Amino acid sequence: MPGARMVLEALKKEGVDVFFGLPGGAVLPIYDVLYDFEGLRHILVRQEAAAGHAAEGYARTTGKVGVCLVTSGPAATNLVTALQDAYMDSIPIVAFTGQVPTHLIGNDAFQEADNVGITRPCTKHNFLVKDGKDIGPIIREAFHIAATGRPGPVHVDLPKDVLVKEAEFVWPERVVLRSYNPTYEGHLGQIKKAARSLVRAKRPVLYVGGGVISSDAHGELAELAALTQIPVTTTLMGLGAFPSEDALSLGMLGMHGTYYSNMAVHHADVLVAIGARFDDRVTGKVEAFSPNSEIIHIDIDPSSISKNIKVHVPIVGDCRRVLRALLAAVREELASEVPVATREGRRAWQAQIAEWQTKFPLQYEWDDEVIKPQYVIEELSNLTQGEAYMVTGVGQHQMWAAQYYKFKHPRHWCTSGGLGTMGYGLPTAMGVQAAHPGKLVIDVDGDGSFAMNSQELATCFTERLPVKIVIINNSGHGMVRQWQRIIYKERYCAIDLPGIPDWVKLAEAYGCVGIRVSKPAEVVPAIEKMLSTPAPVILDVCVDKDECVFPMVPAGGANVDMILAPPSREVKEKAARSQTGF
Ligand SMILES: Cc1ncc(C[n+]2csc(CCOP(=O)(O)OP(=O)(O)O)c2C)c(N)n1
Repeated sequence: MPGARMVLEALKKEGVDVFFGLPGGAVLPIYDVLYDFEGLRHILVRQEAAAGHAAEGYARTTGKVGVCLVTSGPAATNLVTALQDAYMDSIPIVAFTGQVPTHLIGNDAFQEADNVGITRPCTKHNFLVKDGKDIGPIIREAFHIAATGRPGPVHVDLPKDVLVKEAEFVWPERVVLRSYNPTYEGHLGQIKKAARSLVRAKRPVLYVGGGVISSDAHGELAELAALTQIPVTTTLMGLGAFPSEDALSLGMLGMHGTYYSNMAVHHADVLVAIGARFDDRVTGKVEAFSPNSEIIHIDIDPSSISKNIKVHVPIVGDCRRVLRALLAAVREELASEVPVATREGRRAWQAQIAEWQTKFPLQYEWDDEVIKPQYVIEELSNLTQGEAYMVTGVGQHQMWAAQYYKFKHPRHWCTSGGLGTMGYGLPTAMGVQAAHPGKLVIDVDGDGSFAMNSQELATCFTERLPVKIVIINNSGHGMVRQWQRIIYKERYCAIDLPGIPDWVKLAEAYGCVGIRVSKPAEVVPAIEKMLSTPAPVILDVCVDKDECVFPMVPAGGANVDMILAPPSREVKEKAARSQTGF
């Protein structure tokens, strides 16, 4: 079989139904086979990074491996941002690139780049295929490595001659890699130790990251929280792992986390990190992070343990399996007598958290004339009842979406957490829509971020991917403006994007629907119209450009040193009514 056919047969064997790509010389043999190949949908993107991000969206929301295919040289280098993005957020994708024929590698041939050299630091693993008989086994290994252990991107480089030549198609039934054996079961002794601490803690907090979502451990998490009545805070990547409206939910922690989650983590006596990696946006100043707690860390990646923060009870394993074992251990502990002091301590802790929640909720000042971005997200959340697949760009809008959308389900939230990639929104939303035809996919984007990949509107239109794009349009790079305002003393530089292009006209130019609103009263009808339109839509929402994301922990600061939003009228009135005042 020619190598090119083996690639597509291998994808089918791996259960791939859709993949994202853009052809060019080195991969033309594959596209030639694709011409009449059945059972695989190919989505033609307009720039290669978009193929990578679309594969990320597909993977994150299905739990399956996302796939993309691009040609050699500039196509491969275009893909690098998406690979690094997937690497930092632990998203399983397999990315294929074309390569010049093997005898030309290293000759500075046309469209040659050292693909495996370039992708080595931004992939979990990579392969250069040198012989057709290796294609099957390599693809099998690539999918296995991407999806197991801590998930991540794997890159396969395919020289053109290997794609053209015929060889035997080898398909191993099982993958055995001697040097790669992720640990799934946690150490029972450590799990019992964690259970003892958890049950006896007076001020415990569960700190939950994206690992809970990738290991499908949300059910076990809900059970643990309900059984122990311990409050739950999530990272940006962990949103959706625990329902936002659950009474135990503290929302997001960290730089733009809620006041009460940061306070709770700071004052905790036992902190259980589950599938989270103590990212600097979460910890703030490390010496001041949760200074008096015993830290239990559950993670599948041993290299994450004590990397940024020293932990006291490390448990390496799959979050779901460890949580199951932890639940059993906690039940055993609960069967024994729990000290009265613990129960009383817990009541005081719950009261303290409730007080923080009333004192400093997420808040913003309403304005009858200007649209507040937070209001747009609140209404999106209401009108979709938290059921939409939500994707974002990077910036203020991303943080408002994280703070104000009421997440109900796991695998419904895609955002660039680790890398913070502007331009991630639209292509990722496209991948989500391709994976879930007929479902509602919303890309909440910034005008700056959206501009970085707006060419993908063409893909949305031609491939019938009716993504809804809500541009939180503040005529500029809002997050940069916020930093220049707060940290650089209002010396505004290189942040203005003054209404160009006209997003409604741009939508129309691509065959999509454009709607613009600039008054608060127009927001709900416009969202309703967007939701009932079967085509891709851009809803251009002109918002207050002076609005800032609060709370905010300035970079390098301690999480308790948050800059808070000025109290809203509602909160002031509540405070005046309360007997103690605050
Ligand atoms: C590719 C890339 N370039 C630059 C940045 C730095 N950066 C972070 S947020 C931001 C501004 C984002 O503006 P916009 O998308 O309009 O969102 P807003 O903050 O206004 O909501 C910039 C330039 C980045 N994160 N990614």
